[in-house]
Amino acid sequence: MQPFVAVIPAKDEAERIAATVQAVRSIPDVAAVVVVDDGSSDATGDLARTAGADVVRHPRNRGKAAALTTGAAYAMERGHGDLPLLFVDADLEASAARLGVLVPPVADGRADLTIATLPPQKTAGGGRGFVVRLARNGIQRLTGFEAQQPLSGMRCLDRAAYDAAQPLARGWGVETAMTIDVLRAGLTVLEVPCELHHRVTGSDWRGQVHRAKQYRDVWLALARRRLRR
Ligand SMILES: Nc1nc2c(ncn2[C@@H]2O[C@H](COP(=O)(O)OP(=O)(O)O)[C@@H](O)[C@H]2O)c(=O)[nH]1
Ligand SMILES: [Mg+2]
Repeated sequence: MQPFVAVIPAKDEAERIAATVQAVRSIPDVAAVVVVDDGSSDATGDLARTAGADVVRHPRNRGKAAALTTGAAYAMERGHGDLPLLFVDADLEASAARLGVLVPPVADGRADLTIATLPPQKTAGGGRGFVVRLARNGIQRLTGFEAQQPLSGMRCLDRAAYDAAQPLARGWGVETAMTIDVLRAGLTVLEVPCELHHRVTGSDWRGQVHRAKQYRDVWLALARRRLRR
């Protein structure tokens, strides 16, 4: 018995959210599945609820970090404050059922934060290498930790790690900043391989805009942490 609470931030994920919620609900001992619908303009919220999730909605889009904070606060209000939190991207569909491997190291006290590393994806990405390298080198310089997949959003964390990561960095800097803040608090981070499949960001202009925003947010998160050495 290693109960945990899953938090799924989601923006316009109507095509995938139901499958992701069902997969996470199939993991043994999940105490609650919370979807934070971050101002979606599609049916993400209704589909998540129908699939069996608790849904909290932001009327306006506030970004991934704010959605994670809302989900964690909801878990605490529901009396789950002592359970590990499992952060899950909304686009994993059936593969999200494999995320259970992130929980035992945290529940057993072997790690405060576990991070899923993904196998090569079926479709090749459109060049996320830049952002990955920026994040990896930044984490390495500030903490000495060699992150293989610094941007992975699938993470399980105990209360100490969650508290150490407050306030979460804005936007797409959240993962990079969390890893640094947890390590700097003297806590333990562990990457765990997991057979996950997500939507790969393409090389069309939308994909490039996504990457540019990611780069900006990771850069800002690193810059702030360099000052707080
Ligand atoms: N809360 C929130 N979540 C978002 C937003 N944009 C994307 N997401 C979620 O963040 C996760 C990762 O987004 P994704 O587009 O897959 O990024 P990638 O995996 O880095 O290419 C998914 O669960 C998305 O639904 C947003 O504006 N707000
Ligand atoms: Mg994704």
